[in-house]
Amino acid sequence: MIETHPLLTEKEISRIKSIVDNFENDWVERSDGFYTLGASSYLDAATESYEKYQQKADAINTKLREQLGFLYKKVEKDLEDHMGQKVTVTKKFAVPGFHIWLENGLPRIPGPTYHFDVQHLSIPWNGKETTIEETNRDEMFTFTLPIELPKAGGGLDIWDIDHSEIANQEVEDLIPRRKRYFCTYKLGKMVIHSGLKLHRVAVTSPIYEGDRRITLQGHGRLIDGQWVLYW
Ligand SMILES: O=C(O)CCC(=O)C(=O)O
Ligand SMILES: [Fe+2]
Repeated sequence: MIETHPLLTEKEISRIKSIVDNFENDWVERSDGFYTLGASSYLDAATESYEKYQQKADAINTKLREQLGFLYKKVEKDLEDHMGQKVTVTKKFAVPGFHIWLENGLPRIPGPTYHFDVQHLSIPWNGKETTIEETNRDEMFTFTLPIELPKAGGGLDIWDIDHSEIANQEVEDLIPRRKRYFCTYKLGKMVIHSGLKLHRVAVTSPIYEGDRRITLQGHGRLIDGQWVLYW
């Protein structure tokens, strides 16, 4: 299920936005008008290599921790209350980072960008990679914290299709037969979900001049009895 929690004040949101803007030289363009700040396992490890991801994380983690320590603390505390267990930002993998869409990169038409969050498969936890069969779904989650949204708003499309179903069925066959939900994002409100229901960034419509969509994004993984936050 999806949960949302209010987490940030307007003042904190403005502060985070200006920090993200000050990091502009470190934004990495992933497609036209779509950037990331921070290393990301689903992009850097899953599509390049774990070594590349680790190098990128090592190059940016310290700077992000220095500037955004207050944000990570708030996120840890909120998720700790939510999970009822200790939650800490990773010391090893990439720290939570940002998705940044500028006006020209905002999704305009519903495309095949739907996915499950299975980036944890690309990371050698405790020195060895896990397979999907070894993954315990109670030991993972995804969180997203909207920092800036287009004027028309933003959110997530989620289908009632679970990752466990695609072992013997095509996602494309299931989509027309299953319900789709829309999760509305609110500024400063954290969205938490399993990552294992099919989802995608919802289209923005209409798009206004100067619109941007910025979200803090990360995942939780329970390792040796402690939740670790990473991206
Ligand atoms: O809205 C976002 O920035 C990310 C959406 C997503 O794929 C996720 O939350 O896993
Ligand atoms: Fe996702």
